[in-house]
Amino acid sequence: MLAMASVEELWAKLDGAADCKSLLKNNLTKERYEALKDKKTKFGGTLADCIRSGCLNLDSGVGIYACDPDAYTVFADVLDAVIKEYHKVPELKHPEPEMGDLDKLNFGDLDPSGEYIVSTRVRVGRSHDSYGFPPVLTKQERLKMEEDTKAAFEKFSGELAGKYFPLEGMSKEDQKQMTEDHFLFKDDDRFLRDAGGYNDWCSGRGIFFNTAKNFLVWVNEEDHLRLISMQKGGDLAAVYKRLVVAINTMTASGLSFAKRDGLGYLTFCPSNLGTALRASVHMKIPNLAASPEFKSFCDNLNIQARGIHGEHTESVGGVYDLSNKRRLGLTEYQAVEEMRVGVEACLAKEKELA
Ligand code: CIR
Repeated sequence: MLAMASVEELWAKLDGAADCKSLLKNNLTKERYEALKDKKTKFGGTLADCIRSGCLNLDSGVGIYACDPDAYTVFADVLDAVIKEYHKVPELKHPEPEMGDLDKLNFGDLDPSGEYIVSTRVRVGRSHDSYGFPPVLTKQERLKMEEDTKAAFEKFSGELAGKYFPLEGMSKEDQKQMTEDHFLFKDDDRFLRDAGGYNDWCSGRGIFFNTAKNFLVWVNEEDHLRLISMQKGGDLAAVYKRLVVAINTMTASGLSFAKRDGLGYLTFCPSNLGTALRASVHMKIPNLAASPEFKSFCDNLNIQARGIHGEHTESVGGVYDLSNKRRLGLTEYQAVEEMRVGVEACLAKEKELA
């Protein structure tokens, strides 16, 4: 079975795939493969654990995952090269985290009229630095990690206070409600599956959300933690502040998140590391979207435009998901500011074209 394939078998498959265009294919040279194939991380992770998904799915865009935080050191030879190409940075430099002064933010509500911005969301990924990523985690470790995380949720107070719902044993009613709320996550991504992302599904996975349902945390979906703050309308300041308070609360409760000089916060997929922050709005821009300059307009602002049902989907009714494209090499505050400036420019252009 190829899921258990040896590193030699995986490499042979990749090496023989002349049409493969993934970043793994571009960057795992024979020399690098030879140098790395017998190495192990301190969590016991191997090169095979990192490249399995990309070798079994030759249509991958990235094709490599980190088997654990230590992979970013042990397999830096190939991961650094992938990171530079994905994030389009010539060198791996990343500032210290900087969320900005929450009392002096440069932004408030990006659309007080309420006519254009349907909703606003900011999320970050975080990894516990004492646990591996899915390929090396045992069921017991994942359950222990879930316990550590739940203990930190107990510290949420005020508007962050809420409840944790483990996926395992979840009632049909809760499942239905969470599907309607779009909170539930599933085991339906073949890339993630082949990376080990669904090992021992669904134990150790779950969803925390607050009473107002404008803050939630995914536990062991793709990353150990995805913290998500969101609400209807364009009040970016409210959404961002809520998220920062939540991150600070979790850190203050004793959790330590995996970070590396030059790379920022570490995530399972190298595409998400750095600030690991994605700030987005769902915005009605039918006129801008129909104009031939739409793509270049967004590119120039470092804004990524997606359909509203996730990556690689089409837009519905002229509503687009606009987010910061850059995650590495800038601070969290700069990433949010970049998105804010881009969204304001898109909004002004939409009005101009209407
Ligand atoms: C690929 O390489 O296409 C998949 N492993 C997904 C890469 C994008 N990253 C992600 O969704 N976290």
